[in-house]
Amino acid sequence: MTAGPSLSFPPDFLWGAATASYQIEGAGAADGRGESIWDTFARVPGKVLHGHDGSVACDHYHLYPQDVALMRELNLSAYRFSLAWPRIFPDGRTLNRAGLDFYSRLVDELLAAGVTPWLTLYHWDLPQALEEAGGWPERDTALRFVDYAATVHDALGDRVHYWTTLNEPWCSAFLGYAAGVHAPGRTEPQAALRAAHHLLLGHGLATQELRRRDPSLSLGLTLNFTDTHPLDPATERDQDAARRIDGLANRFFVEPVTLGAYPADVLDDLGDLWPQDLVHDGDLEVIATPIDVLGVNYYATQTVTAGCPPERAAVAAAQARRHDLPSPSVGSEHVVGVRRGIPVSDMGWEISPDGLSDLLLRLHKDYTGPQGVRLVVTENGAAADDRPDAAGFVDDRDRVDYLDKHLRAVHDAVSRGADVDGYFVWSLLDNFEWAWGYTKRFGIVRVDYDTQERTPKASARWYADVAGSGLISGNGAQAPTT
Ligand code: PNW
Repeated sequence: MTAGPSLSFPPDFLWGAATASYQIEGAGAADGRGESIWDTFARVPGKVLHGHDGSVACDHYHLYPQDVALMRELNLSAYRFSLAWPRIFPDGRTLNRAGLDFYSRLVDELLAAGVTPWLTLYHWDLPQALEEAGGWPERDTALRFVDYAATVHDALGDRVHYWTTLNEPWCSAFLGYAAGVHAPGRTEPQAALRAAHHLLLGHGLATQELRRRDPSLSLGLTLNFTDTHPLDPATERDQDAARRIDGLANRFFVEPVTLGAYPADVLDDLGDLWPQDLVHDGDLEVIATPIDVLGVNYYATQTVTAGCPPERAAVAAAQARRHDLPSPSVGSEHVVGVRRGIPVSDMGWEISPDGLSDLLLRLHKDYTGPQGVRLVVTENGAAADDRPDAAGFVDDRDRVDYLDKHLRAVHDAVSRGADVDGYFVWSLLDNFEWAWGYTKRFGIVRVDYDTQERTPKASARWYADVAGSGLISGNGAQAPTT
């Protein structure tokens, strides 16, 4: 099933798995936790499939010792997790020490197991109280974020070396405030642009603050990237469609962080939608505060076309997003994603390992390499229609195949010069997949949501071998190469 020669990775390459607080912790009311925007959003009928929410999830808040033991069994050298801001500031302003203590226990447990903690401050669960004060479209939220970062550093700075400010600000801004398919579910294009800028500003300010406190920390942020292709590359309008989406989803975030400016063509596309009072003097310098690591989340390629005229009715019927719904692509609402008929995961996302090597090389060459910023794949993985056998075991060959091919793509990028220091599979556990609730399973470990029983799938065993040996084994036909 897996194909190709054996490949070996550098001895200090980080082998990890990733999760996020709201997706796994549960314990929604424990120890003074406040509400997040996802608690509120999940209660709105129709927003999350089957009305699912994160109030119980994988109950990781209570089961973390067993989850850390599992990481150790799987030979993971690192674990990427996020903190729930509303556990720590339930009302957005007042410190709740009991909430912070949970993460201190978790970090101790990880260190005792020899697993390096890779901490993300914000993976989408904004305190509801801060949304009520205006949320990310308000500049003040960026300042609250810095206070939060400093408080977490006070508690964990002695034990955590790797700090990520934000996970995927594109999702927070454009799925949350423009498309309305993520919390807080607003559909206001200009608010989404304000949110994007304030997320980046919060990232820059927090990076400055953490750097000032301890210059030895490894600091960065994680962005989601999709390798974007025009449906019909022979037409100028599809080429323009691809440029627009690459601009808004990819370059709009990576360029201010690494080059200190928003891409001019995207500002052009936005025209009057771009609020003239949004960017204050000095903001872009703050946003471009040097980082050590750019986290790369990669799942799929996407194919786009401009509009859906009648001659493309067949394509339109298969398109991923109905274009009469609010679009995340502010200023480029006429651009729609389409499927080309190549294999997709259970999310309907086009599987394309080559897109990952192309992306890593592009980031290295255009953005991170010249500044000595390291790359780490902070998420990669696939949802699959996992069915346990009578003994409860999931033989998820499709996921093994996906991971094998994407790790080969990472290896390829490294051998061609990209500085990639690690790889985190998404996800350690089946978990709450946002608007899809518990219907999509990304875990290498199965979670039975009735019993909370964890069962490693075939992919977990495969990944444990890779993480333990630093080697992807071949199909036996070829000799190992490096
Ligand atoms: C990422 N999109 O989310 C997140 O970081 C994870 O929390 C999540 O579980 C994982 O990928 C799988 O979905 C994304 O619509 C959600 O383009 C949606 C999109 C991209 C990333």
